[in-house]
Amino acid sequence: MNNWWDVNRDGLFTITDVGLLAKYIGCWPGNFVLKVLAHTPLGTFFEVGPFDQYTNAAWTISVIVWLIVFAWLSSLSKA
Ligand SMILES: [Ca+2]
Repeated sequence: MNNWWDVNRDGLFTITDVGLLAKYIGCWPGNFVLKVLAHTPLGTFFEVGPFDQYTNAAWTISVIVWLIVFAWLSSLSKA
């Protein structure tokens, strides 16, 4: 039986799974945006396909989104 945290499905939870989870969570915003854009006119213009996951574009979008999220969270703690 596999659990969701056993990302590489080897039956064990190891440091590899931690790294893969960090990669999945870190790049989730970019992957999501690219997947949504994939079959739109804007996505066609930028030549985005549904399998463009974990690309430089996905990481760039993710970093921007995470910076905005952390800035927003930081502003909440100052209020
Ligand atoms: Ca594993």
